[in-house]
Amino acid sequence: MSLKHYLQTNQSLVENTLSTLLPGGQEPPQRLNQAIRHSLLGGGKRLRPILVLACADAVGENRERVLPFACAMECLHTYSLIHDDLPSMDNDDLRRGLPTCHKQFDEATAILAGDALLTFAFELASRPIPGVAPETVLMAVRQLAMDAGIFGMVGGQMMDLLAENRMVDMEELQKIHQHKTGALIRCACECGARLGGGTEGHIHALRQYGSAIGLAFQITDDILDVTGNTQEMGKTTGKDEINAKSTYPALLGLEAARQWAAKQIDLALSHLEPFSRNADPLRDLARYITERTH
Ligand code: GRG
Repeated sequence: MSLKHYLQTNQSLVENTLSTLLPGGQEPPQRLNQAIRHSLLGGGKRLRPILVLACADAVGENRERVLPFACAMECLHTYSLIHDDLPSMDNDDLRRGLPTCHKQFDEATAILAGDALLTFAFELASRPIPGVAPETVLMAVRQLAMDAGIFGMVGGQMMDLLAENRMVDMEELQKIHQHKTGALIRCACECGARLGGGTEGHIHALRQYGSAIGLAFQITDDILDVTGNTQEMGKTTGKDEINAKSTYPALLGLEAARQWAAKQIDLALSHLEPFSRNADPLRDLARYITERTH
């Protein structure tokens, strides 16, 4: 199956499942449910849930087991985007080609939609999974909490805010992004492998793979902020330069940033060496991370 077809099939699977799991837009409280559906179902690459599914595929034949956890990852990611777009943070008007949640609704509704998605994510992630020991589910839920919170994404977002208006060096930049963006991507890979029935060796290798593609993903995001256009990206580009943000292209230059990302992809692919052809979608996804145009 081509990567394009693989992505489309799995994007539809995740979107249809999310749509069924969530309360409908006509269910009370209607405004909250409509805001959630606006942000969650209105586009997005679905990279994190697809990584959960692909890692489960790589270690066994258990993708249906991990589908609720995969959907939980997308809920959590979408909450972070809604809150990141708020006037008190990035103050953005456009997300996934649509008005941001606070623009379409209002700030209070956007805060609540984000909060609701964060908590709904943990409800989904903690659902019992037939054939999986409750201790294993608990380990995955704990990992998600660690990677989403103080020790992961939220901590990284704080580091990023504190780094505004000053130049940071490569070491600090890498630390910010390993937390802010990398933690959830790494978590998707590790938990997909764990809940899919992988061995400790598989779980460790896929965590390392996730770490490397997470960094490559962020470097590419920084590059696309310079080279991409707002329409194709579905979000405002060029903001990093306006805000004088420390980014990989700002620190290294565009060409060296591209090479740095390519090195991370080589590293990611090396962690997949022990895996069979079942890991081919992960191999293709790694290459797609740096080749994507949005
Ligand atoms: C507000 C708690 C809190 C955290 C915010 C993830 C994040 C932390 C902010 C998002 C802002 C941003 C541009 C981060 C850099 C890379 C990134 C996560 C981009 C968005 O992810 P994609 O490209 O988006 O996977 P789609 O829309 O395709 O899901």
